[in-house]
Amino acid sequence: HGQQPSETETSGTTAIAAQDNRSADGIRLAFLRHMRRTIGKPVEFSNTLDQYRAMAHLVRDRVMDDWITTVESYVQHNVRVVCYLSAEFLLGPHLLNAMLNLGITDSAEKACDELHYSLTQLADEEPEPGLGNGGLGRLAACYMDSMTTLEVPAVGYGLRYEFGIFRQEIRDGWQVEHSDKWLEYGNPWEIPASEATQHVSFGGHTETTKDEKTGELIWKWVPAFTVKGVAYDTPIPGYRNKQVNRLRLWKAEAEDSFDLEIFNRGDYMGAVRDKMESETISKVLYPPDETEQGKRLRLMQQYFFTSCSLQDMVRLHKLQKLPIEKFADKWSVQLNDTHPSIGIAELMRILTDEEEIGWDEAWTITQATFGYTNHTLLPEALEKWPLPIFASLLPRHIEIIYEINRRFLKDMQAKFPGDTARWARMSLIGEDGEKQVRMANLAVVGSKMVNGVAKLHSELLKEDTLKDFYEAFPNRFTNVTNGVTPRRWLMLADPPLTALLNEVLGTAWHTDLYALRGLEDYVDDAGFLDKWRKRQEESKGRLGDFIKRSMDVSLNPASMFDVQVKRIHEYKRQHLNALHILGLYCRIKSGELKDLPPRTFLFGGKAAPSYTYAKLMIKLVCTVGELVGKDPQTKDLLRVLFVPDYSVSLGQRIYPAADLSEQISTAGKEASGTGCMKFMMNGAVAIGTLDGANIEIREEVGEENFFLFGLTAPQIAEKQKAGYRPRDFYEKSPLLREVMDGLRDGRFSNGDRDTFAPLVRDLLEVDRYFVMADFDDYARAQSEAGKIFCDSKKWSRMSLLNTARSGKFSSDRSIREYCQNIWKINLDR
Ligand code: 73E
Repeated sequence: HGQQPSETETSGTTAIAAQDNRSADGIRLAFLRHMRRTIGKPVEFSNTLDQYRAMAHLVRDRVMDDWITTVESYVQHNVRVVCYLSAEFLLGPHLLNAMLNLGITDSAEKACDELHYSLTQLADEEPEPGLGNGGLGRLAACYMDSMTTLEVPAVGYGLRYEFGIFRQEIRDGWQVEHSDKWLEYGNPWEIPASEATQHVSFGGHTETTKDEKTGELIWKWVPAFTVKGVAYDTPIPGYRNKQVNRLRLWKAEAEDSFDLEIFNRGDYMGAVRDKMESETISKVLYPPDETEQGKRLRLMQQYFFTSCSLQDMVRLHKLQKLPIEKFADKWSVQLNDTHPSIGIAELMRILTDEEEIGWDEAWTITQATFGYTNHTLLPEALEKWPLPIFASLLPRHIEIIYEINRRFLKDMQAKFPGDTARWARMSLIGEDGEKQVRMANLAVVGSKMVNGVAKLHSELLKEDTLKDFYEAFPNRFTNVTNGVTPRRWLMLADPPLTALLNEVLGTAWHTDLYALRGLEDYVDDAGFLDKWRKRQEESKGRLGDFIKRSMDVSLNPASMFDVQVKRIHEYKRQHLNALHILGLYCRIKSGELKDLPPRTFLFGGKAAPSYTYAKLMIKLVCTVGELVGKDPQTKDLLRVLFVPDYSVSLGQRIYPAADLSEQISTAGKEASGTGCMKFMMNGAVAIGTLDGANIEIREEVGEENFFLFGLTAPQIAEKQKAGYRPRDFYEKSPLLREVMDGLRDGRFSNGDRDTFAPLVRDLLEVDRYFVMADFDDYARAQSEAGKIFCDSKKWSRMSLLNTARSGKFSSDRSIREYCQNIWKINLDR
């Protein structure tokens, strides 16, 4: 603190030398300086956006000071570096997070008070960098926070999308997408790194020549065009440790701003066309779509950022005068799903074609460099590239992949003689129908370690999806259960809860979340439980205020807040939740349910723009909301709200206010889930299936503090094999019948029988995700949760134990495991 040179400042009439640039005075003066010099306005003419920007710049200055010292110490100690390659980094707003990690929030608040601003209002001006779709991208952001906090030298590498995830509007119950112009007013959190610019080639053909001396074949790629990669760095500050790591995102630009020769011939449009085509590579974030269209561009994105990143590592490696043969000793590259797995072929190309290392040594280095994290078992999400697209874009890489495959299959033929079916399954090239490059197979073959993201998921990978590979390389497989950063998801999201925890536990839990166990001492303390309940009600009040302001809807803070926020997907089963609410509606209408405690059902999440079914699920939720909200018999008991445009910042408002956390995916389908962990830390009790991280949450919190329902993964597999008939469940359950009949007959939708017909038909005839099979048991678990909620002491006890036992789900724990089992980095240096 305060070692940085002091700033001499003029604020209107007073000139004060700030002794400590982290004090309220220092911050106020720096704010006024940035208002003049960076924003260029007299402070009295500034608007809230200007004020946010001035504040962001002064906070960034303070992060930069720590950055310089961190970089210097990395270079000095020649540390091993983790490179986290990810197509998505869903960071969320920076300002308050950076202040929290630097420890200057109180000073900043004081400075704002003196200037008559509200820090939270000003922070609300920050456009959220939505460079991710959901869990996978958010996980990358949590891991950056934890790596820096644990002082792991790390670089995050990804794409600087000009347009992030679309903004969602709900119009008449339907999702409408709008483009996300997050860079419109500039981004104070990034710094272009001109020295790091790279060039990435595409297309063309390959040629071979003979080396005159050795007679060996030399491969040469003659590309059709190249694209420039410009690096933008975002500093990632650790929690109160003066460490700052780098997130390096690549922007695609044309090699020359336009072709002068064409321009001189008078063809201006032709001259800028190349520029526009190159720049589309980093234009927009891909939503996970099933459509074929756009595949080529997505592959270009993947190769573009992966190649830039590996070239950057080689550049830095040489800058430090390290021998290229030692590449794997210096760099540990983690592949966040298969999106960057083309990196395996790219590193082979760099090592063999450019560095002229022999194949065997290059392969040893490559395998020792990469680790692969798998995030999904859904077959439609396993990346496969049609061979013609792949070969035309990356003609050299397809040759390299063929060679990797030839050698690999030779090994497998020796290991599993005669087992031709197995060889075909394991091949890097799929031959069923159109030929394809199988990226998961490439990722497993080219990595030293492969991990799933929760215990069950890692087991299913070994038993099913990657079974052949597990049998070939059993030691390569491991598990690292996901985690989330308690700094953003507890401390930033819920300051009153943080204050309460600090009061009784001290602050050790900030970086050792297992210390929350100390809360268990209060589990029978009636006074404390009462405090706990009041705090929870206040959280609900704050969310209520926000919803009143933004949606003009009033919520009842005494009602149970029952929340499902996540991407909209059939396997996550938001429709199961909606059907259950319709069940409650029917039972209230018939007079069967009388003393139901009031409930507020909150939904949030985006559907992929081309995913028609998911969009229909949103419409269903909104239709149910309208139905129960208008009916005088139900409107005080049930309230259903779809909160539009779910995001990181909206999540920060929602998690602290939840009583019940909906984790109701079909068992075996959610690889991990991470929202469940954010709810748990904030004291929500889960209702869920034995799926993903739910299993470990229930293990930690105890079965009596988790509302379990539904078929297990083995039961689902069995039903699938035996031939699942959803209609049997419909026929057996009177409540389910009433709900499905009502939906079909238009009873819930003002007589409209058409809108939900496809959904009803699908659920009764196909129901890939076992909604019908799990309906009754879900309703049973829900009613149990409702009963216990009425006993507020019992509920508070469960809630408190959820927070107390959430220690395992800190991303600090996950990163420790990556360091130990995958990256081989010693944290007790
Ligand atoms: O279960 C989540 C998991 O918690 C999983 O569905 C998600 O990753 C989270 C973090 O491990 C995930 N996202 C994707 N695949 N799995 C994905 C696939 C394609 C494009 C974008 C994201």
